[in-house]
Amino acid sequence: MLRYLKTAIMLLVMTLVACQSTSSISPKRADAPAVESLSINMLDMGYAPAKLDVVHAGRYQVNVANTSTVPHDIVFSNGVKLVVAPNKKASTFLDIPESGLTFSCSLPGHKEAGMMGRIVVNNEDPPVIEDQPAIKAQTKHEHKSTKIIPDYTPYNPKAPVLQSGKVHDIHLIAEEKESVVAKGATQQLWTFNGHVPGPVLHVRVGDTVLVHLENPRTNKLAHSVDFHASQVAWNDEMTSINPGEKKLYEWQADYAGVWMYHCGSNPALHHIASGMYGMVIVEPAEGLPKVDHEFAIVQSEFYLGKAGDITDLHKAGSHSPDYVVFNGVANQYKDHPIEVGTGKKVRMYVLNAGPNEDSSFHIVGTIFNRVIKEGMELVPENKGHYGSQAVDLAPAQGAIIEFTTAEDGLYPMVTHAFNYVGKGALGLIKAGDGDPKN
Ligand SMILES: [Cu+2]
Repeated sequence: MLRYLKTAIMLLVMTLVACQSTSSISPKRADAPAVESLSINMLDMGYAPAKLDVVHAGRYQVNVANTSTVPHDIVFSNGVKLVVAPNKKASTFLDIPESGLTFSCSLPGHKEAGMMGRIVVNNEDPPVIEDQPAIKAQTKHEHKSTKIIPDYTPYNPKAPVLQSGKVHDIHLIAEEKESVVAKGATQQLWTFNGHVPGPVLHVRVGDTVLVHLENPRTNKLAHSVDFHASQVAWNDEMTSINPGEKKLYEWQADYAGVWMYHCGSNPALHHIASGMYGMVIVEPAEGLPKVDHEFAIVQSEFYLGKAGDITDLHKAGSHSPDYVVFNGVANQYKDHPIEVGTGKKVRMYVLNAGPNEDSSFHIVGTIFNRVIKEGMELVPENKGHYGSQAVDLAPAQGAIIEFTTAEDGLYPMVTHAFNYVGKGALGLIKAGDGDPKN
């Protein structure tokens, strides 16, 4: 009887809650104009995008997806609130005034950790004349905000094998394209060969590299390439080429290490922040000792423009990335862990492409027993048995690190600058079956 009563009360409460939530959302009238929509993703400790630009004040449908692993809410400055569980979505109508709105997460500490943002009304459109259909501007915006974001193909983290021979022809094609930078977010990127980061080159000291750079006619911008592993005059090999042009950049691999290459066309900040970078691994002439696994990891930042638009250069100039990522997509190795054998020797080539933020590269649960950073080496089995917990990499610095996983399980890969872990700088190394209890 008591159980029956409890169930009845629960049903009543659920009905009341359902009634309340529907009454707080004004139903769309049949004759009402189409409502434009906005999308916001909840990250582990942030929103993406954190700044939304709308063309005009008015009623919008806001779709919120919690892509993080923890519960969050979003409270707008006009009092509208949505609570969203991990991997769930919710939506509401929102009346955005001319002055815009701010929003944040009300869970303790979340706002302070960076979960806040704002909606800005731009009023960029020219005034609409009374008799003309107001449809045009709206349709354009609606098309942008309601587009379906495709899933992404994970970037293969395996380092390519050392290229055979002493002379290497490398083709780099500057490709301007919209790509996924996080679950639910795209950005107009500028790339080498269509991917961020560009291809990893793996050569030896003494090798010659012939880079055939091409800027297809269909591009809008001039591009160039600057190989940090080369010693050439900036105004010779690194000059920009216009759409429709090609050039040859020849260099010798004189020094070993993990090196950056990037587009240096003006403004270089914009071209790097938009994805034009990659890694060059130069091994010593005698090679590196054999290990069981080799991976190449590039850390970098994205500064989202308006939905899918080009990089926001103002944000890029003020240390406020929307995403900090490993190999071009936020959290991709959290969702697709990097698999290794337990007790096996793992070598990682790590590059911080920036363009702005430092990395403190760390793999939870491991100790690096070899680190070769910018020409300085921590040797395994050194006198005193020293080890390394995190490798500091300023923008454009690279390192070779080696470690072993002690047991089956998960080993998170992060930058220990933890303000960026919630923005996508999180991956998992999965040793064995990933379960320490088996
Ligand atoms: Cu460029």
